[in-house]
Amino acid sequence: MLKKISTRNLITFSILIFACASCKNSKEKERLKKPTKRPNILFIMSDDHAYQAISAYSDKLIKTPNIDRISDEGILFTNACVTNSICAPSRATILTGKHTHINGKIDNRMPFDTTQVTFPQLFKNAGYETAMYGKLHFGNNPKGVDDFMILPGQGNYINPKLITPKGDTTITGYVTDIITDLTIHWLDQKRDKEKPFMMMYLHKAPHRPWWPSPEKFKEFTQKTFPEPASLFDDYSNRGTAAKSAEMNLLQHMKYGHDSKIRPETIKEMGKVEPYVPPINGFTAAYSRFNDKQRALYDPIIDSINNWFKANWPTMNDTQKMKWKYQRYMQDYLGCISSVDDNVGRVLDYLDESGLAENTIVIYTSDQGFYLGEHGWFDKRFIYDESFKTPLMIRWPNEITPGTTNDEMVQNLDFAQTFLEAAQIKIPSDMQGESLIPLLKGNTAEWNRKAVYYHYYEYPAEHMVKRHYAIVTKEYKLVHFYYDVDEWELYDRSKDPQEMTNVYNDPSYAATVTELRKKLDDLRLKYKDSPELDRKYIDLYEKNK
Ligand code: SGN
Ligand code: CA
Repeated sequence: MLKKISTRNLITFSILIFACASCKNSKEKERLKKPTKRPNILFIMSDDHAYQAISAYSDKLIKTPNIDRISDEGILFTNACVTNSICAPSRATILTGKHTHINGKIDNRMPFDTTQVTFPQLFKNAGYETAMYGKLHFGNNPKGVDDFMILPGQGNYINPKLITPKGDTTITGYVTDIITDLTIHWLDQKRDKEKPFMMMYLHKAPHRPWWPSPEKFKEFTQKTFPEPASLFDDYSNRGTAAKSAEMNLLQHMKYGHDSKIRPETIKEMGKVEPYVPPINGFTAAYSRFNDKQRALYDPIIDSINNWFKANWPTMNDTQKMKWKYQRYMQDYLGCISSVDDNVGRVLDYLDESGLAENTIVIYTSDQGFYLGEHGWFDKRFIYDESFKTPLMIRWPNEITPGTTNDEMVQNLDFAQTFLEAAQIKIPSDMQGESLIPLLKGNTAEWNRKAVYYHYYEYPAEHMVKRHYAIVTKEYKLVHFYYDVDEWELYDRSKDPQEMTNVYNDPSYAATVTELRKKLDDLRLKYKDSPELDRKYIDLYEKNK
């Protein structure tokens, strides 16, 4: 039988409820009076930074202690990837939270439709102070930022020109140092400190043609690096796409532009084999240097050239490939070492200024990159090294330091993640998922099992054929189209280097059927279609 509540007890109970409600009310009022401090966002992105060249992922090639701090003190994503592995499309996806067939920036050539909503605009409208410094790649007037200093197009390593709201300016020095100086100056002096900030700090490095600073050039040309297992891949177990691509170190990397062989050296030698069609890239970069800079670079360039002249003619193809790989790594990793030092400067600034505590720091790249895997440089293909991209996030008090996560997250998810972190409403037509549950360790809330990929820029430099694909943790199913109709399937756990296409292997027949159905479903989900493929081919041909 229920015990009768006495009148006295009832009164005490009511008083308690009332007291509790009013205490909640006053707490609520206090919270409203003093709104929770919205976090600052520092979005750091490099250009073409392979995860293989970050020691948080692997320290075989280089130590990056400063970049590693972000994941040591936050979260490291080991399966982060892009939707279209090339620069401007990746940036457009990050800004809009949409696949490139929806935002229209399917390749580096198509114009970006600036009437679209981008996440910086939403931050600005919500009262954030916003800025973009460094490489955007397209346009000269980014929307939604209170301030900008951006490199025109690809930008230059030495004495770069910058576009600013007040006109163009050229600054003497090394681009990675300059972008960092300007970023720290904005954080420290230029921004409105009454507001939270969203800063996009975007490096040009380590994009081709890989000019390290003079100090790093000196240091890194003394080093030798381990070769990847697939450096001599002959593409025999795959279709025509890998065979016909033009990004092989031996066959396609330029002697001058990339390996820093002077045009005069080539002329003196008369014949340099294998023949690689030259471009005037060496001269274009070198002609920007002032006398002081030349004096620093010249002795190193001379010693590379003298060695080349003396040894190249008697070397076999294997030796040549190995030499080109070392030259490539010396310059590429030299550029990264500067990025790492400069990221360290910014992190130190956040600590010293007391900003670190309430600032989310993200480190990523616009895509991955081949560091000799499959004999390649560049990106574009869906094979892991360029499909995956580094991603680490630090958010004090919210992310448990040292967390690792292997879910399939994409650059498509960034905008929604940042908006949710800043408590800004997310537009319903964005196509990603907020990563906040993963950042907070609520992995059970994450349901994505597969991602969609679509690359378009063909025919073009490096000749990587158009392809779209579905990728799960277990498999990668790819359809190359346009001037071929070829399918590839990779078993990611059995063949992590993606050396053997098992699409026609009868033991994978059921997997193929299942994944083709799932790929169709993904294309529907993200509103991609054969009609859109056709539309973009026609537009591409018109825009030649
Ligand atoms: C330049 C490079 C290419 C590179 C594209 C796209 N050539 O054209 O090697 O693939 O940029 O890179 S270079 O001769 O100019 O160095 S992206 O990162 O901007 O997409
Ligand atoms: Ca890039």
